Parts: sequence; C-alpha cells; structure tokens
Amino acid sequence: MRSSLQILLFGLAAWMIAGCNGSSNGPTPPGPAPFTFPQPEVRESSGGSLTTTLHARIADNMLVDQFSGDQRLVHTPTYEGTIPGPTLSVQPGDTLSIDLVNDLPANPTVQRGGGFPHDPYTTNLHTHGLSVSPLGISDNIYREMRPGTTNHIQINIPTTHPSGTYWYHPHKHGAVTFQLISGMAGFLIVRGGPGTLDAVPEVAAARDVVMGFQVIRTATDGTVPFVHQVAQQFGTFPFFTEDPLQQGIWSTFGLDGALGRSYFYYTTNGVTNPTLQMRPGEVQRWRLLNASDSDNLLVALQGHGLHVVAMDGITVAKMYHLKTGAPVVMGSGQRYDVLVKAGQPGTYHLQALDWTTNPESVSPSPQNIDPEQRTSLHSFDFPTPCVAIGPFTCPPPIQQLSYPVNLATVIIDGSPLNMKLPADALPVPTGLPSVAKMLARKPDAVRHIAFEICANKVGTVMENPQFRVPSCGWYYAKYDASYWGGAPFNSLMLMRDDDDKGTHSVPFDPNMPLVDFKKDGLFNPSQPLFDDMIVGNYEEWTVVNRSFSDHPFHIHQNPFLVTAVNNIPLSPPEWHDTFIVPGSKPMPTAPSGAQPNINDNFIGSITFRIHFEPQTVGCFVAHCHIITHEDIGMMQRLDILPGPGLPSGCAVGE
Ligand SMILES: [Cu+2]
Repeated sequence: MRSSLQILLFGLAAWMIAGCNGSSNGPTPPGPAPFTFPQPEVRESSGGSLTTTLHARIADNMLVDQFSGDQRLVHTPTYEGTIPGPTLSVQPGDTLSIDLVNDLPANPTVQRGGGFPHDPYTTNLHTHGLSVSPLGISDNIYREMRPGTTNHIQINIPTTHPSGTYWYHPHKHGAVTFQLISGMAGFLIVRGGPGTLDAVPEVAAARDVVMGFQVIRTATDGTVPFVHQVAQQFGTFPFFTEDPLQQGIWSTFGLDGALGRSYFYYTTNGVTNPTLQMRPGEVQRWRLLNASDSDNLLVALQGHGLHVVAMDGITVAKMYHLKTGAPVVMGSGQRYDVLVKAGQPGTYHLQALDWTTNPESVSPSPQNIDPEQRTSLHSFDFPTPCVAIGPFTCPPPIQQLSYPVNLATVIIDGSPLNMKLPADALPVPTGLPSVAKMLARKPDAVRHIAFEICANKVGTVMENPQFRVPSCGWYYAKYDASYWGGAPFNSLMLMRDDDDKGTHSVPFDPNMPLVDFKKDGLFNPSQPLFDDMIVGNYEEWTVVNRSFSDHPFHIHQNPFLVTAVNNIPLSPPEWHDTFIVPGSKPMPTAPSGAQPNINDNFIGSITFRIHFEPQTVGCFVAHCHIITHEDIGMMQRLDILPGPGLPSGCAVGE
C-alpha cells in the first residue's frame, strides 16, 4: 500500500522534498534539493477498477538532442499529449477500463498495404506482460482503432495475477514502429498485496521510481516520417543511394534534406538525462523499462551495483547482486526492477553502455552465462545521426552516435540514511506454476521456432555465403509482389516453425534447397502457427536465431521460464515475457565439403518452458520485439484452444 501511495505522490514529485518517504519518522533532516525526477502522471485504481480515457493525438513536446544539446520541438503521435503516456496503476482482481479516443489524422490515401507497414494512424492497445484474455475488447491486438473513433477496452485482471512492472503500447500491425518511436508507451503497474514483493518492508520503504527509456527519432523538422513508399529493401541500407528502389523502407529518415541525418532523443520519462537525487545510504526501487522500438540497452550506474528483484514484472526467487558498474542487458520491451543503495556523496551517471566495447559481460541474463561479445547495441535499422559509408562522408557538423549515453544523472547528497536491502530470498510470485513444477512436468509438446533474415541484395553482407539461409529461396518465391502491396521486396524478416522441414530439390539448387515448407514464415493474421496448443498444457520451446544480430523474443499473454541460453543451462531458470535470442557467431571456416550457409555457424538460441493459463484462451502473437522487424512480418499468430480440436474463439479483424 505504501508503494502505491508513493507512486501517487511521485506524480506530484515537483512538490516533494527528499526524506518524506516512508523510511523516516519525525522532522525531516536537512537533505539535498527536492526530489524533482520526472515521473509520468499516475492514474490509480480504487474500489476494484480503473476507468480512464487515453487520447491518441499528435502533440508538441520539447526534447533535448542527445548530441548537440539543443532543445528542439518534436511533433509526434502520443498518448494524452505526453511522452511517455500516463502510468496506469492497478491491483490483481481489478477491471481496467479504457476509452481509447483516436484523434490522430486520417491515414494516407495512397500507400502500400499487405504485409508492408501501412495505416500509420490506425492504432490499438496491448498490455505487455499481462496474463489476461486476448479476445473481444480485452488485450486484443487484432483490433483496428481508426482515426476519429472511440474504442472501449475492458481488461479483467485475474485475482492471482503477479504484481510487478508492465507496460502498454500500440500493437496495430504495420504501424507499431511509427507509433512507438513517436513516444506512444506508458507504464502499467500491478500493485501487490501482503506476501508480495511490494510488501517486503525494505522494498515498501524504498522510494518507487519509474524509469521508461524511449528512443524518439525524428526528421530534422521534428516529425516522424513514415516508411518509404517504393523502397524494396529492409532497414535503411543502403540509404545513401539515389535509386529509391534500392533504399530501405525506413530510409525516409535520411531523405529530409541532409543525407543520412535524423535526430535521436534518448529519453528517460520523456526527458534527456534528467537528474535524480538520493541521500547516502538511501535505497530506491527503480522500475526500468526499455520502451525503445529497436535498441538493446546495457543499463549501468557508475559506482554502484544494481540489485535485481524482478524481471519482466515477475519477482525473482533470489535477488541478483550485480558487480559495481555492471549492466542489466535490456532488450526492447524488457523490464528490470532493481534496488539501488546510494553510496558516497557525488555525481554518478546512469548510462547505456557500448555493447561491443563494454568490458563487462553482456549476457542477456544477470547470471552472466554468455560472456561472448555480442553484435548489436543499436539495431542499425535507422541511420545514426551521421554515418560515413564508402564514398559518402558526414556533412558538418559531424554528429557521430557514441556511447555511453547518459540516461540519468544521480546526485548523492545530504545527510545519510541507513536503509537496508531485503534478504536475498524474495516472495514467490502468485498466479504461476512453481519453477519445480514447470521443470518436472513432461512437456505436452516440444517445439522449435526460428528467427531468420533473408536478403539477396548485391553489395550487402547478405550476399556473403555465410549469411545464406537455406529456406530463403522458397520464401522469395512464396512472398511475391502482391504480398508487399504491389511491389517486390527483396529482404525478408522471418519467424517460422523450424520443425516444418522440407527436402532438397532435385537437381540440387543451393538457392532453393528446401521446397516443401507448409507454413508461412511471415505474419499471417488468419493462420495460427500451430493447431494443438491446448489450455493448461506445458510445453518446451527452443527459439533459434539464424542471423548475426540479436532478436528479442516476446510472447503475449503467458510468460515463459527460460532454462537455457545457447544451450547453456540457466540456474536458476528465469521468468520473462521478452528475452534476447543471441545472434549466431561466425565459424572461421565451414566444414569441408559443405555448401557454406548460416547453418555452418554457431546458432544462437534460447530454450524455455511455458504453461498456458486458463484466462489466455484465444489468439494472440509471438514476435521479435525489434519493432522494425515485427512490422514487416517477424511475428506469428498463436492460438490457445479450450480443448483439442475446439475453436479458440478468435475473431480476427473485428
Ligand atoms: Cu528481430
């Protein structure tokens, strides 16, 4: 209860003075400056419900450019005019009722359709991480909320739902990137009662601070361009060519008059590098959210070790104590709740570290199980402020994207507090099978899923034999011009059933070696990937990554228990709803005699157990949480059936 009160109070943070949180009694000792760290407006449930209205509308916000330090006005789609939107705070058993008013402009009349990003101003709302119904007017990402409409959403949160840090954002296929990079996202906090993390005295005493990291990208005029209408490449490469057909769909960011130029705003609660005050010895609870569209963030606090108490909303069995300065690795969409105990007075930066040169492990887990160097801090789906490629040089002034990026500045000052961290053993989360049961149950099904990238573009790395994916030729044949809205597209981002094996063609053709795939490799809203996922079942999935960059795997409605990364067991396993599937690692040489392709490398993977909760019957999706990938099809529909052969109750396109 205290933490929920604190959340409410922190919405009024500008009025607060440090030291008035629950840890102290009596007169407030002299301390540092008032706690003015920006916090989104909080809308809190009472009496079993939260009823609110969210307006999706274009608004002006002033942001500070990361590189020049200049203030600039951005003009982007938002919830309620703010970046991020308001924090919604509920309890297990509550009804969350939202009227989503779409006040965005009309969609363009001329645009590509099909699997291509389209309808930028049609929206909907996904409650990321909540284990609730995906049907009807609940957490239904198949709804299309068009400009000029008011749409009622009602989500019944189970009485046993795990308390923790969740979030909401649009999930209308084809428009998610555009709306997320504009800033449309907000926290959704489930407050816990007795016996939960929130009631642990040391946690309840800690100031409760949300930190939502967003990467806002705009053209130089402050607007967010939508996708290129005729480009045939994925991503931005090669955005410097003058042939529009050879450009990437996101290359609109490089076409605003300054070659390869766009503005980046790394924001924390909508502010570039805000200042947070702590007193020496004070413990705060930070709810970290990576709400960027495509950036993996290595988040570390100078001079301090982070103490991880929850991952993707779910309380960990035993707190993780990270080394001083070590990062939590946050894929897009992930949350980490950490306790921070302030050290000596001074100024410290909370930073997004450089992925490739960070000397610490960059394991996707706090368990440090995968200390290999990884491939992608930034997805490179958008141009950096300026990149010199080949004969092209940066127009002055040169603004090279560089790390570390300061996400916040922490000033430790004032009279000391003597606040304690809790004991390492934390309360068991509610509403989920025990870890022991998850591991002991023989899986009802064992499945393999693959993330793959297909591109055959001359002049890109994808023409290198070691990047070739055997299935690509078949998929190029399947996904013809009509799928892409009337123009051919020569890069594919696939998520597919890896057990759907084909056979080599006769005579052997290295470009079309597997010819009898039966399933779609790109998102098809009318076709579930499997027809035998039954409610109450326990399953084991392995997700492999046949590409050299990371892809965060996200599944809606049911969290999963990660048991291994790259076949290395996690001990203990970790609950997540989003987890980075590491990229593959090149082998120096392919096995002799083999046609070199990506399968001749070390393939990245994660393995997890999952249980289908009763409230999640229906249809939803699993996808890569690099949204630029999801929006062009790296996603699959999943149906949970109430029994074998029974309909899921899904009505797509209502
Ligand atoms: Cu991806």
